[in-house]
Amino acid sequence: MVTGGAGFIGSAVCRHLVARGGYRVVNVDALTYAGNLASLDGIAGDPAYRFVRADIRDGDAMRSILAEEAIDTIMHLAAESHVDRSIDGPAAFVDTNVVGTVTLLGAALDHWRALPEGEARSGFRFHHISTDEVFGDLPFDSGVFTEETPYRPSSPYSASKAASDHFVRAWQETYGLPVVLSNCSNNYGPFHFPEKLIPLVILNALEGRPLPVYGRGVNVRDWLFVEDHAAALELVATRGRVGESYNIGGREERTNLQVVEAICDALDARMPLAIGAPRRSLITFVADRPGHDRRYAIDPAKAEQELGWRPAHSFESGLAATIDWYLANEAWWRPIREGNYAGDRLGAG
Ligand code: NAD
Ligand code: TDX
Repeated sequence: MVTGGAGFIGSAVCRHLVARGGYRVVNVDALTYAGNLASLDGIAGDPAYRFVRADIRDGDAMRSILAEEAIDTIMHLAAESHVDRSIDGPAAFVDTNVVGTVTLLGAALDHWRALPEGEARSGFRFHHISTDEVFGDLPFDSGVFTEETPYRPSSPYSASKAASDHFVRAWQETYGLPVVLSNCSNNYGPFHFPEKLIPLVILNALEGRPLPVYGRGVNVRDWLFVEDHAAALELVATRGRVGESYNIGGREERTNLQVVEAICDALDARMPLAIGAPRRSLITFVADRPGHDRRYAIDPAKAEQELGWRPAHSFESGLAATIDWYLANEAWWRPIREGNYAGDRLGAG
């Protein structure tokens, strides 16, 4: 079971697992504004894949799906994911990320307890997909997050993810549920909802619109191509040690301004603006995000050494692939920009 499989990373996980073969994937998603079935068109008819529209806050629905589908692994990605939205409306983040995760844990525990003793019980996994933002931030010039870094979340989003990580660990310590966790850095790539920095800037730059950069653009993020994250998640879910967490990241730190300038230059090289001005002239410094974390940097040594994981993309190759994907897939992003897409059409709002 992949929760949140109609979202950015969850859809990459579903596509990855179906392409790898040997798995039966059940995508469980409520289709909020961020869920889009068009991201799954490529696997929708595959016999190894099934979509069920359901909400992780609905414990009875989760119990039924877990039993009916004989689930042996839960990869839990469903969440409210956008930091700016969490600042404007924190309640939904507590509701989905904290209460939703605890509800899903309850259903998972009932399901796990009902499994026959032996391989089925010991092989079961609840994998919580989390973020490096639970660690707070780092100085500009030193330090990296390891699995031992204390939690110090800054935003309502990261506080809700930190809380859900703690609940997942508590379900193992208290009830013995076999859990594993991963904390990843900023993802980017195809099917990324255009409220997030990279897709927003690609599409605004394409259309000659202002490119909003918070503060002075000096904040640093550690970027990972989404398909490299999906590959890491398969390894964590299938080979990660019970009770352990794994930090996932690309060792690709960039300031936000560097990211935005790289997108401008890459688009100028492909198709100059009609007015002839370089796209960097569209950069607009706007009010900073409250509580804006300065720098994130992941040390992925444990995942590399224990799981043999290595990202296949550099930031440059991943960004080029992402820009090419947005240029080739206007049919995916145009309806979102115009507020009319699969999630909306299904009345998810
Ligand atoms: P996203 O916002 O693109 O997708 C979230 C998905 O969850 C959507 O399909 C949405 O419909 C679904 N969902 C939301 N509430 C639900 C509910 N109550 N029940 C069922 N489904 C629900 O998010 P994303 O960027 O793909 O992130 C996925 C996960 O990975 C999140 O848990 C996030 O915290 C984590 N994460 C994201 C990043 C990143 O850079 N995007 C990095 C590290 C970790
Ligand atoms: O318009 C913008 N201008 C800007 O300067 C936006 C949307 C963002 N920013 C900055 C804020 C951040 O420093 O760019 C950086 C990236 O912002 P987001 O794309 O909103 O991502 P971030 O806040 O870093 O969080 C993302 O990565 C970690 C995901 O949304 C989280 O779900 C994940 O856990």
